[in-house]
Amino acid sequence: MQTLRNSELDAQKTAWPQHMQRAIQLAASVFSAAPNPRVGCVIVVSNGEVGDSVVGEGWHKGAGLPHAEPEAIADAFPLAAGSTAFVTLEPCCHTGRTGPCSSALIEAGVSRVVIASKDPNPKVSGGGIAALEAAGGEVFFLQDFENSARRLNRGFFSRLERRRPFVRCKLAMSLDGRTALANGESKWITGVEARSDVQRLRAECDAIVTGIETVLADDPAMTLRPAELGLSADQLACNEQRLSRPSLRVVLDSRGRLSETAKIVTEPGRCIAYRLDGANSFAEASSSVEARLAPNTGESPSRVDLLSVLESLAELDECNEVLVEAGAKLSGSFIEAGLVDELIVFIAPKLLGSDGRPLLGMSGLNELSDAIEFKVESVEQVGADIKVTLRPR
Ligand code: AOF
Ligand code: ZN
Repeated sequence: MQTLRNSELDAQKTAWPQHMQRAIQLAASVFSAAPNPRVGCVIVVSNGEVGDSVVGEGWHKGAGLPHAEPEAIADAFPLAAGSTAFVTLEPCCHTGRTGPCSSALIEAGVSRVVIASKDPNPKVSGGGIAALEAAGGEVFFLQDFENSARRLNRGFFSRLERRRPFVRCKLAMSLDGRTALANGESKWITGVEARSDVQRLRAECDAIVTGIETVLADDPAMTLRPAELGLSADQLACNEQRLSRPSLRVVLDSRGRLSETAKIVTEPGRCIAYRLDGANSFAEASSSVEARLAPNTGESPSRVDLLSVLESLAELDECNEVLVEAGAKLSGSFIEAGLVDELIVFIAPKLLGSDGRPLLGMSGLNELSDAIEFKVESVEQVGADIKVTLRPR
């Protein structure tokens, strides 16, 4: 395999970045292909002085469905002979729910494969590159696209490399950092556009994680409601698999206070409740909830250990990405434990006053040097509200 930077591309390869960019764009047309990665593929034939022509495009729409490469090969048929395939992830070499893509590329006559990231799946992990080369194919790694390709599948990489999902935490507050009035009244701080944006965050994740306090206080359904996403017919068709699958809902319920009539339990789809050993819960004998035990944090014997919960969601449920939609205390605990990979804060342009409830229940920060710092990734206006996306420093 030859590693190339964009600045090293010769005259015949000047359009390569454009093709790889297109492959990334195709991969991103699905919210999630979980537990699989999102992958895009563009097949290009070089016509000497006429330049490149794109003969096929494909992307992976979800586990059990064809991978990106066979989709693109079918789209290119019968023109793939002697072509170059641009794939955002190393083609696979194993037979899983579908056959090996490296063989499919060779059989279709593709002679060059350009990738933007290696597959961390131990069943592949360099094996796809080796299989292509063993069959006489040339393989190039376009290094300048690695960050974008990994970002596209940050959850998949997190699960395979760190054994835990990528964690996004969503919060909403007033301009003065309050989430509710002192009496707890809070419904709809943000506008309808921000709520539709939250539906998108739900579509992108593989589990929504919340706490028992939120369930007891608000009885949220925590469901994905495709109609609220405002999608075009094309987008709906493309995301058919994802949108037909209800979101997995997870409740952290240390002491077993969840009731079987809570919406989070009764809505269609799976609900998992984690509790501490020794706590009784109806969930144990219920078919509507999957009851699981989690260890306590050690420091706080009454709270479930968040890292253990995340590790179990990665291992048992193949969650690539989870969305924490919880109250001040649980969100604060995730942040304090250093487990939040991306924080999304919606800010409603209204003031709730100093008696209102604070965004996060974090105490014990006494020195400025104790402050937990973030880096702003983006700031957007969503309807009447402001959406700030941040990463931990
Ligand atoms: C590719 N192209 O488009 C994707 C790949 O169970 P399967 O057969 O769907 O295989 C899933 C694994 O294949 C997944 O964990 C990852 O390693 C790879 N995904 N590979 O060549 C694709 N989605
Ligand atoms: Zn494959």
